[in-house]
Amino acid sequence: MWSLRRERCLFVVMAVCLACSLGLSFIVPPAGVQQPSFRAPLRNVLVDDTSSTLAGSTPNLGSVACFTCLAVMGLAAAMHRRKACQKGQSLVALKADEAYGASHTSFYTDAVAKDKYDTLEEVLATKLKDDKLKGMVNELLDACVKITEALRVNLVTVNDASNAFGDTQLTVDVIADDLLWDLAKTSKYVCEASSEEEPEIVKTCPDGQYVLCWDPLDGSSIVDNNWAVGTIVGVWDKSTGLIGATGRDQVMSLVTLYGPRTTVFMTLDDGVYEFTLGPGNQWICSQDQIQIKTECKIFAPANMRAAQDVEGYSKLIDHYMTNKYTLRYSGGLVPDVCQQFTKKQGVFTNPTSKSSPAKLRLAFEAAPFGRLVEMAGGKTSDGVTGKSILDVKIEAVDQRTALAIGSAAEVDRFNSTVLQLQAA
Ligand code: AFP
Repeated sequence: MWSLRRERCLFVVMAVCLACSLGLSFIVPPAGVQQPSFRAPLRNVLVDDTSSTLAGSTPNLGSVACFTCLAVMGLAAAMHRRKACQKGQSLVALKADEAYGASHTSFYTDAVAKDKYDTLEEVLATKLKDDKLKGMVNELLDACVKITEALRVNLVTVNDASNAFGDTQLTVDVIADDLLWDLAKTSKYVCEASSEEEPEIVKTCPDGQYVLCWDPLDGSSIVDNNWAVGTIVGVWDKSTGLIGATGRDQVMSLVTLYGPRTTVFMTLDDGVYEFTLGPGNQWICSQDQIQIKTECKIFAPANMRAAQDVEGYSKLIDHYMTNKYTLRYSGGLVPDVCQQFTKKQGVFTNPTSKSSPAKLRLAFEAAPFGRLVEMAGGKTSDGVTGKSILDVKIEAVDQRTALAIGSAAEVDRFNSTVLQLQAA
């Protein structure tokens, strides 16, 4: 493997060759040169000395040998450097490696720019056969565009009232929630709706097909930091409704991530897709058929408080650290799980204990993410029995749950270490 040390060695050898070459040509002057001067060898080695050639003299053997060595070394150095650049190792990265004595522990994108990206309409036309669902998705994405714009221009301040769960409500939470309620109450597709901010199911259009369940702005405690936050939506059919159904009954789910860019991850007929909000508020398909690898080296450990009571969680975190996993955790469920769709790996763990009870909601957060991650080839655990979060019955709108979600082998490790269950 190419390293700066090796490159430095080559340059040292080249410098020695150059010095030898100069020395030799100074000590043993070329035939026909009577009086060596300090300038003559330089001329012989470094410039095309036409005057000595014309006079019939030849450069001395030492100079020729050293000059050839120099040329070969220079060529080798250039080839090595080119190879390193082709492997994506910038000099800065090489320097960082040497400075910290570390191998790369950050995971950079390998996405290459395409000449053309499909639009949302083009993808939905072929990847979502149900026209009603297509209409539903378009309406939801329009609401997410409005939330993006609201987040750009509104300060994060405390709203007068707290929500139904007693959480402090922020102005941006209320704006996002109102925008989704505007959608739900006017859409011909929605028959019932429920927001994380209000723990009840509200009947809307009687002829509507879908039950919507959303967390308007997950990450209230980090949005003032200007960190990434998101909207989470689960869509159930009216035939199952919400109460008594499971996450597996969802007909689709989507999660919108408001970061430097706005991106949305959604389940279509044949897998998970990412769309990015571009100029003129047009969505383009930035990733299709996303797959999460079985193994991973990225961990996002939520509710670490529980490690004080649950020995297995303490052991699991120790496993991540002793095996040099990379910590990527912000405290926002949306960025902390969505990284699995861009890095194609990762595990998010949120076990619970008596003194650190569950915070996540099944219908508003865990089930919509469960559908996305499992459709992308990942795995989930309900954090109690070890079974898929998608098989947990929704008994109440505000039902809370533990959760492990992400790369399959790591969810198995969570089940065996924290829950002491054997992998199925
Ligand atoms: P907030 O909306 O109060 O910020 O809570 C966010 C959240 O429910 C979820 O987004 C995170 O995964 C979880 O809390 C993290 O909580 P801890 O890091 O405190 O365990």
